Amino acid sequence: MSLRSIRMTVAVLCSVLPSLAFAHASLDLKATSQGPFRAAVKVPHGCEGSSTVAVRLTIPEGIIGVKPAPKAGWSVETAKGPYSKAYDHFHGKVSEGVKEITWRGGPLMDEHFDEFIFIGFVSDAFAAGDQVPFVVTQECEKGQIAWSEVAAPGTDPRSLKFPAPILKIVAKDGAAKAAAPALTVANAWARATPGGAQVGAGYLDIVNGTAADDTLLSVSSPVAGKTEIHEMKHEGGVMKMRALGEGLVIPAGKTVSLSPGGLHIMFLDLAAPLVAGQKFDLELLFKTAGKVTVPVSVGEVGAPKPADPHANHH
Ligand SMILES: [Cu+2]
Repeated sequence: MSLRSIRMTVAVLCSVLPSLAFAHASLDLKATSQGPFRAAVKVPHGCEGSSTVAVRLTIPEGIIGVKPAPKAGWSVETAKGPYSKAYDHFHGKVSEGVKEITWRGGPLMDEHFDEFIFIGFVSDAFAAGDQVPFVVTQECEKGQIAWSEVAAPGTDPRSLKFPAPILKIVAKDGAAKAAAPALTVANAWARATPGGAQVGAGYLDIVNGTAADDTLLSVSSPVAGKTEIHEMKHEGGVMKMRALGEGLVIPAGKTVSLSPGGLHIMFLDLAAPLVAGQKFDLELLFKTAGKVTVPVSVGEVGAPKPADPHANHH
């Protein structure tokens, strides 16, 4: 493949990536510590175009004292039952409570978004570092979606098609802040490349926990002949990508996410196709933090998938 045809393939692939992105049901609250919390289930779309008529939330064992907020246009039911043990809750112990909430109503059209609020209490069954999945079942006029998949250890949750919303448990009272400030790279994943595609895209989060800006200067990986940092830009109504030759600034105290439709890592001249389930190393070179190597998990190509963007480029 000539350099020119690689460039063309890259341009075509990048222009298609945004439409591959799809939104999951999620919680607006990403992390909390032991004790009371308030969260909302966010429902970003229907079931393949069909309107949502019910949202059912399963409460994990150890999340106690749950109460849903009533919602205009929706009825709310709760299923109560015994907990597996008695938990400390404010001034006493509780041994039973809400285990499932169902909001029924709407219909919430596919092109609309809504959220369903509840409060709860993280018991001492959980410790900092735990990731608690909240299974959400979305019923529609036609069909349903169970947001119930939980990533196996070492697997990138973003490779799941129907991930359960996750609530991360963190330490209380800023104990997390007491940890040494550092720049970290997390959640690195790449899309599988079908057919004979020689380019692939990767995504990750860079968290700059330090008090100074840093710059991602370059990236490299044994799976690709060349690895670049790309950004997406609208130019004359067309989404185009561009290599960031000057590097990517990670502001102090900020997180920069590389995700489908935006900034991404581009793998050029792939030695072999990237296959779902595969893992490989990615080395990132930062101006201040130096070399950081992270494992990249390869996920599915992405569904729902439009016409295969690679079909014309074999
Ligand atoms: Cu690109």
